[in-house]
Formats: sequence, structure tokens, C-alpha cells
Amino acid sequence: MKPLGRHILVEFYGCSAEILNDVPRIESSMLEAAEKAGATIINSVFHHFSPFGVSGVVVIQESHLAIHTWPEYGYAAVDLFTCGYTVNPWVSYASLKTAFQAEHGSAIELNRGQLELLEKTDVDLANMGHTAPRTPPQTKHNRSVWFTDKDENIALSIRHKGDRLFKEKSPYQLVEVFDTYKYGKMLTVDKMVMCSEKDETSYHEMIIHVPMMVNPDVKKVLVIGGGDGGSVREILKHDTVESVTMVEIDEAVVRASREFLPALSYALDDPKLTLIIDDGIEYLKSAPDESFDFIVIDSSDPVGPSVGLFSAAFYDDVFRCLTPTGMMCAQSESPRFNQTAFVDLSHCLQDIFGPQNVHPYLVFIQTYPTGMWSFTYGTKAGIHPVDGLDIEAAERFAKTHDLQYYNSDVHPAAFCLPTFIQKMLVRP
Ligand code: SPD
Repeated sequence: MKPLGRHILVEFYGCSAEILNDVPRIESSMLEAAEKAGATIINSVFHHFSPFGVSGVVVIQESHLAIHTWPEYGYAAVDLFTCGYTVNPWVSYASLKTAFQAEHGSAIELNRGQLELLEKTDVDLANMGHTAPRTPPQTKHNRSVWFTDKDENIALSIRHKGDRLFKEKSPYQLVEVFDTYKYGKMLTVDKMVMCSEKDETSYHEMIIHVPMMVNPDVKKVLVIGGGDGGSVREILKHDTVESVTMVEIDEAVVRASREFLPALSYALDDPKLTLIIDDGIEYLKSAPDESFDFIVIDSSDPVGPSVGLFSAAFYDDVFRCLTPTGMMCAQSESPRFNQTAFVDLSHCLQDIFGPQNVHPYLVFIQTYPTGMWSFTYGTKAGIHPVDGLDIEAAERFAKTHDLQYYNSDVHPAAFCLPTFIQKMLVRP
């Protein structure tokens, strides 16, 4: 006699470690395996463990497919459980073996709910209270996949819809775009969040308008990095600006932004902008002395191609290329998530600009680990970032441009550092 369900317990050995640690890829492979077997998908939930491993379940109308992976062993344990006889779980088995590039797979099939051992009751299920709604299964299920930006101790996870809209391993880094539930499209580099549609204004308004509102005669601007276009968009809101040069090392970032983040990347087509795809460090080495009023270092985190953007040699060139009244602003990481980079950069800038001319300030970026991020302002002529602020002009500017984060209250407040941050900045 046929059982109620078939349960295949699967072992996949010798799989690609990279695939077994890739949540969106595993999730889409599991969904595809369910579909190929003829199942009707209800929902899926996947979770990325730190530092490695993925667990997930695809609920199908005929029961479920579940997985747990150990990328470090190239091993995945998979359960394929189907009820009835319309779905063939062995089709899912074959599909997943290929998808995970398993060298070897083994499986045992169990019969679940042997009918000769079961007796059907005549309970009136309709009167039991908790009956499932008689609606057909959703045609578009809610996928639940998490992107996690983390180090070995701290993580921030953002739920997205599972599909990777853009994925490219450029010569420099892995560039991806995800579609998140709460933050819109999100650009990531090497598994670190760069910006999301919903909260990018916090970052871009604060890295640009804080310095520019106290230096109201900026004409020539250089942006190092910033390939998404958000910083250029904010710079161009200042009418004094005559030209912007942006040097972005990775054209894949520009391409991803042009395709998926139009609210940022439209600025990349502005006639005042010269966009150069090149190494900003090399560009600055050969740039003329005193050629820019404002230099923005809108970098990714200090790994891979951005390491040099946190070095003294680079900031010597920044200083040299600034006009006598020039200023710079750099993204300087999180005081908590990357304390070393934050403190070292501040000290490095103090050595070059003078201690009184370097001012770190804070911004809340909800999609970055710890939520607390920093920028560091440096001025060649000693223009203080708060004392000279024209409050009314700042407020007018914020209102005229419908800014979402920057305003005349936030500007001075951003420089108020909590005591633990003041302490970490004290030089030994
Ligand atoms: N972890 C994020 C560090 C900041 C990266 N820069 C973002 C670029 C936005 N234009």
C-alpha cells in the first residue's frame, strides 16, 4: 500500500564551497528543484549563518524541501519530502546535485505515514476551529532571504527578495544589487553594503553638504570613488560649482548604478561632470598642485582597491592638490565596527592637515553595521566646520532641495562626539 509521503534524506559531498555559502544561489536552486519536480511553491525562508553555512526551507503545497550546508566541508544535508504522487522528489535530487556541483550524492528514501499502520478518524475537521483558508496557494510567494554585512563579531542583516539583480566579479571586487523589502534596491561590494535607495540620502547629503555649507565658494571638485553617483548629485546642487571630476576605479559599480539606482546615477550624465574610470590614487599622484577646492573620498571599505585610500601617501597628495582654502571630506568608517580605520585615518589626517584642522563627524546609516558611521572633514585654511556656518542659509538650502537628512540642526550636532569616541581619538 502506498504511504502518505516520500521522504528522501540526501547527502551531497564535494560541493562547491562558494555555492554552499551563497544564500540567493541556494535559494533559487531549491526553488528551481521544487518547480522541476512539479511542486507548487508556497514560500521560502533562508538564513545565512556566521561565518559560514546556510539553512533554508522551501514550503511546497506537497510538503517541503529543506537544506543545511557546511561550505567548509563542501557538504550539504538536504531533505526532500513530498506527499501524494504528483511530485517526484528524485527530480529535485538530480537538479540540486548539478546546482551544487556535488562530486558525490547519496540518498535514502523513507516511506512516511504507512497507510496499513494508520486509521482514519471520523473527526469533523471543519469544526475544529483552526482550518486553513480555502484560498488557492499564492502564485507569487514571499521569499525571505537575508543579506548580511558582517565581520567576525558584528553583523547587520537586511531581508531581500532573493533575486540578485546584478552580479559581477569585476577585476577589483564583487559588485551586486539586491532588491530589499524595506530599503529598495541595494548596492553591495564584496558583501558589504554601499548604499540603498531608501537611506542613501543620509550618506550623500552628509558627506557633501556639511563641508560645502561652510565653504560657499567651491568651484572645482574632485570625487574619488563614488561610482554610484550619489555624491555628484549632491555636489551639483551647489550653484557655485563649475566642474566635477570623478575618478572611479570600477566601471561595474557605475554600470550597476546606472541600471538599478537611477535616482543616484542620473547625475553621472551632467555636463559639468568628467567621469574617469581609473585608479584615484594614481590620478591624484599626477594631478597639478592646488587644482581642486574640494576633494571627496567616497570610498568603499578599506579592503581590496580601497586600502590605499586610507594611507598617508594618498592624503599627502590630497593636501597638495587642494587650493589654499581647499577642504576634503572622507568616509571614515564606523567608530565601533571599524575603530582602527576610523582612528588611524583621523590621526593620519591630523599629521598632514594639523590637529586643529581635522574634524570627524557622525551620521546614522541604518543599513551599515552598527548604524553609526563617520566622515572626516579636513581644511587647509582652518575653516571651522561649524563656527562659520550660516544657519539660515543652511536651512534654506535644505528646504529648497528637499533634503532628507541634512538640516541646520543636524549640521552642528553631527560634530558632537560621544565620550567613548572622543576617548578613542586621543593620541597616545
Ligand atoms: N560599509 C560602507 C562604507 C561606505 C561605502 N561608501 C559608500 C558609497 C556610497 N556612494
